[in-house]
Amino acid sequence: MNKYSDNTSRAYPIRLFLLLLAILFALHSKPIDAAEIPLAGRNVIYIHLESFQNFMIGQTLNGIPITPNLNAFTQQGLWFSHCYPQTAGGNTSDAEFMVHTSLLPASKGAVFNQFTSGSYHSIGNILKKKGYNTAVFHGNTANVWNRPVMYPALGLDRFDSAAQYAPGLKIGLGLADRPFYTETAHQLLTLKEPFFADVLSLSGHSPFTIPISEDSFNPAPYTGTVFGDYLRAIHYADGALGLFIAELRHSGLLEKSLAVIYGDHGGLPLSEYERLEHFLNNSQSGQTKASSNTIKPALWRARTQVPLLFLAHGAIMPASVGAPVGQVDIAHTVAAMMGAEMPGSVGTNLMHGVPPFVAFRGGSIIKEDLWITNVTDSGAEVYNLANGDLVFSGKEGRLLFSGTIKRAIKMLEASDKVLEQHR
Ligand code: GP9
Ligand code: MN
Repeated sequence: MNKYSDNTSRAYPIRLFLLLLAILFALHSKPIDAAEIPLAGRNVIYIHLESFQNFMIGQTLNGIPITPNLNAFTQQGLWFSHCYPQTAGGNTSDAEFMVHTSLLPASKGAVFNQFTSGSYHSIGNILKKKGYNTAVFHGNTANVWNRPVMYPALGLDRFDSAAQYAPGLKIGLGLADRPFYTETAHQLLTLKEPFFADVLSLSGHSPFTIPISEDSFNPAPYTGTVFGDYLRAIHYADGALGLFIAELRHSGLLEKSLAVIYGDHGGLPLSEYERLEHFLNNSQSGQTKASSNTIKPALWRARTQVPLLFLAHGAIMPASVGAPVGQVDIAHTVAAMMGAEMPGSVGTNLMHGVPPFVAFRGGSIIKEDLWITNVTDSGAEVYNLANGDLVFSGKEGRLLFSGTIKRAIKMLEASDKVLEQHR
């Protein structure tokens, strides 16, 4: 049998199972019923990392780590090292929508502009039923992405945008991450506990213009390029994140909370493909020559992975999971961690295992180390995500993965059905 077909058995994520046991044992000296909830009653803090791709994590440039803080945090929590952004026409807002509802984005445009009526079975609404207060913090003008209209449907009661923050350094679209996080850390202390807070950073967003006075990270040999500027923006965003987590730790909030750190989508434009590959080749193998400039779509897809990390001091043991997961799995998992169901979700509870595949709005799918794309009724292209090579195509590709393709279409349809109830 072909190693890649739909009939292969999915490796059971045994580490996750062991982790769950570790969590249960860490909290109770004797075994407890798995229905008991390890994190119930904790505050939940989402930290949304703008345009933050995974490929820089653990990497250095000129001997300096690009993401020293995130590098350390990945060792302190439950780290999903292959999380794919599933955003579509709504960019940031699609990521927000998924991490609140475990539903997929709309087939056209942003959910936030079209499906705003009623009340979603969102993490905010679910936690409110448990007595939580809910709030969102973002250093941009309020009306971007129709947030003031959509947030009530997601059960998010308070929304502090740029107007509520003291004027401070502006980077790119809005308030720079450092002053933003500093003031947000203070505001969190004013919330009545337990709370659900959604903290949306901004400085990772293009045009990646970080003043040298704010961060002296030297991106040579990429100085003056979009790629170099992006590394600087991420270095700055990581530094600001480090200070925020330190403040939460210092104030005592961190140890009473579950922090969920995730990236929303990629930040680099495709025009930076060659520099990205050059950077990865140099850093990983010590080669100095530029890589081929032939764009391999599957490699680009793999490079757009975003961070996903669950931090809960004393309740979640450090572990890492390398199987592919998606943003659509986040809300469902958080609900389960807090002892709640998420009705209508098309995500997976990552505490029980990884999803069988990650589906994207455009119809492509990631299954293990493969990307199934350009799917038609009679054909499909299947690429190896590790080297970008085409491994199956045409009828063969379609037939080998017909079961997965069918299930992915069903998942998209199920999600669309819920959206329609909110038009
Ligand atoms: C806007 C910010 C960026 O407030 O969230 O949005 P994006 O351009 O990434 O969708
Ligand atoms: Mn964004």
